Parts: sequence; C-alpha cells; structure tokens
Amino acid sequence: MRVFIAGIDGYLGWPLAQFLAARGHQVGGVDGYQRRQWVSEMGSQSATPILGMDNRKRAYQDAFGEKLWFREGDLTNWEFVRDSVSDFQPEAIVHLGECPSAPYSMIDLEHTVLVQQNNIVGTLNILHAMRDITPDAHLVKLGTMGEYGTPNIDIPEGFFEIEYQGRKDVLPFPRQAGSWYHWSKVHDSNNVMFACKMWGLRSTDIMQGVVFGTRVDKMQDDERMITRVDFDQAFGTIINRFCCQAIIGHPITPYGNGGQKRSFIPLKDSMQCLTLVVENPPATTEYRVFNQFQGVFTVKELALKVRQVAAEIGFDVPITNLENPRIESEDHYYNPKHQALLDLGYHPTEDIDKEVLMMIEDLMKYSDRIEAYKDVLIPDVRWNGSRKKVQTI
Ligand code: USQ
Repeated sequence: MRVFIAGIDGYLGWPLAQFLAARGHQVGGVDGYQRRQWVSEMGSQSATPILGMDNRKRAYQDAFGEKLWFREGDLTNWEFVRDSVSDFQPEAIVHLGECPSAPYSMIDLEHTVLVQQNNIVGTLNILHAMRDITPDAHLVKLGTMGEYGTPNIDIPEGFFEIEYQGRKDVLPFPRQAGSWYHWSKVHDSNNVMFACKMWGLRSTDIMQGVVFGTRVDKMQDDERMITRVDFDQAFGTIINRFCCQAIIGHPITPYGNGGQKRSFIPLKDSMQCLTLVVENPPATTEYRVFNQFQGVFTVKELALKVRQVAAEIGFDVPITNLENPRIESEDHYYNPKHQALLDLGYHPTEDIDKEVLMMIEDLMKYSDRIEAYKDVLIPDVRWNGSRKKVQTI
C-alpha cells in the first residue's frame, strides 16, 4: 500500500516508516522539522543521537533497498500539502504531524495559538487535499486519550448510546480535555468527523495513550534508525522522563500525590496498532474511533516500577514528589475501553517491566547527553500561566 506519513521525522513517524517498509509498504512522508526546533526551544535535545533527514534517508535505503519519498515542508501551507498529496498519491495518510505537547501549549498565548493553529490548520489542509485529490484514501489521524479527560463513568471508543428525556441516540462521547494541546485534538476530531460526513471520506481517529520506549522490532540494531527520545518537561512523556532520570541518578518526579491515572502504550505496540489500522481500513465514508493503549497505570505505580527496574541493574534512585504544575485530578475514576484494536488482532506487550528495562539499557549509552541537559527535568510551565520551577512537596 502507498502510505504517506505526515510528521515522518518524529518520535512515532520515523519508526513507523521502518515498520511499514519492513512489511512491504511503499512509504512516503513530509516533515518541517518543527519537533526538533520546539525541543531546542525548551532548552533540550533528544536523549538518543538522531541523524538529519539526509542521513536517515540513506540509512532507510540501505535497510530496505528503496528510496524514501520525502518532502520538507509545513502542513499549515496549503500548496505544500496539496502538491505533496498529489505527487505521492497515497492510499493511506497517517497524520502524526502535530505539536504533541500539553505543557508547550500552556506556556502563553503565543504558544497556545501556535499549537492550535499548527494542529487544526494542518489537519484541515490534509482533509481538503484528500477531498480534492485522493477521496478514497484512508486517513489515520492521531488523536489522544486525553481528549476524553477523566470522567466519572466508563470511556467508550468515541461514541456512546444515550437516553435523554425519553429519546435515544448514539452520539460522540463528551470530550473534557485538560490542556490547549488536548483541545486541539478534540477540534481535529470534530473536523475529521464532519469531513467524513460531508465528503464521504474515511478515517480512523486514534485515541492513543501516553507512549514510551526507545525501539521497535524493525530497527535491525542499526543506530542510524533510532528514534528520538525526549526528556524535557514539554516533549518528554512520563515513563521516558522517569527512565532518563533514573540512569543519571536524578530523583524520579511524580507530580502531586501521583494518583493520576492514564493509559499507556509501548512504542512497539503503537507501531503494531497503527499498522493494523492502515492494513484494515474502514468502509468508505466511515468515521471510526479506536482507543489505543496497552494498560492503565497511576503516576505513582510508574514511579515505583521505574525505580524497581532501575534498582535491579544497580541504579538506586529516590522518588521525589513535586508540586503539580498542572491543573488535573489526582484522585479519580478512570476506565477506558479498548476492544476495537484487540478485535483487529492487536497483541499487547505483556511484560511492561521488560520494556522499561530495555529502554533503560538503551538509554544508558547516552547518559552523557541527558546529564548535559538535566536542568530541563524540573518543570516550570504551570497551568495557571506563571513560569516558576516547581518545588518538592
Ligand atoms: N507527570 C508526572 N511527572 C512527570 C511528567 C508527567 O507526574 O515528570 C504526570 C502528568 O502530571 C500527567 C501524566 O504524568 O498526569 C502524563 O503526563 P505526560 O507528560 O506523560 O503526558 P501528557 O501531557 O498527557 O501528553 C502525552 C503526550 C501527548 C499525548 C498524551 C496521551 O505528550 O502527545 O497525546 O500523552 S494522553 O495522556 O492519553 O492524553
């Protein structure tokens, strides 16, 4: 299948290109390298040493024997999106080309606008390009489990049946996002759903949990194929941050009392699921929603898990609860469903400790790169708009 990856240079995009190529798909992609710039704006770098795109293309060709179709550009530029889709003629578009950071979107007005504009306009451009050029293609749109928030009832996959004043309907499940970033994904979901209804497009909207991990099965132990791993307060996700902290002896940093529950998925499971979705498109005109995660954990459980796994290989690190810079519930009900992907054949990784161990072992090689930027491990972006490093509690 001809698969177009928007955001092919990112944490998920680069391994997905490899995963799909290894399965015989023809992969193409675009990227404007914004993720690299945003992380450097946060005063950080990837823990893993990642290559520039020219070298990545060479490594890809060595590994898979064919050239990677690539264009550099910005998804908010309509002509760029139109011409890229027109030249590549995709059968599936995997849209990973958004700003993925809640804290980044909460910095100030400029960052809120940047994140929402980048994400919403980019998606609208892709939808219009699909309508005009490839109306039969399948849009695999990366949303987030954070769109739902933490309601006090079970979370279904996108839609639920509701009875109100004696009448019943199946409606989108209410979204209660917790950051301007998460709201941008909600707005995207509404726009994608509307485009499917109006123009007969088809799409799978993936509500993905927090991803963690360093590797996927298809990297063939070639260091050039490694993906980025961030650990700063904005682009580093929690387990990745905790692992980076552990290997340099920095205290592990749960925010607040650590009772927050979230859904999580290993990087390699994310690749497995996205591939299943690409290879099993919905019927024409269908808009479907899949919840994509392996399991649910509290922040506290994760801190203990990383500490214990790290201790097994000689890293003895404390856990230090920090003032929570975010406004979020720390004690709440959380029970999301995730049956659709299991029905398609998703085999969740069972041993999460093993995954964490593998990540720590991978990252140990690069501890100097983390040590050099360790100042970024303590957050200062607060949900109330002020910018001040949080304190230990
Ligand atoms: N947290 C800590 N300590 C840390 C970092 C985070 O306790 O050092 C807590 C946060 O307060 C939050 C939870 O861990 O309760 C998750 O935070 P996160 O930064 O790992 O994830 P989040 O901001 O929710 O965003 C990440 C990705 C985003 C994706 C989302 C999936 O950056 O792109 O959409 O995970 S989900 O969380 O399901 O919405």
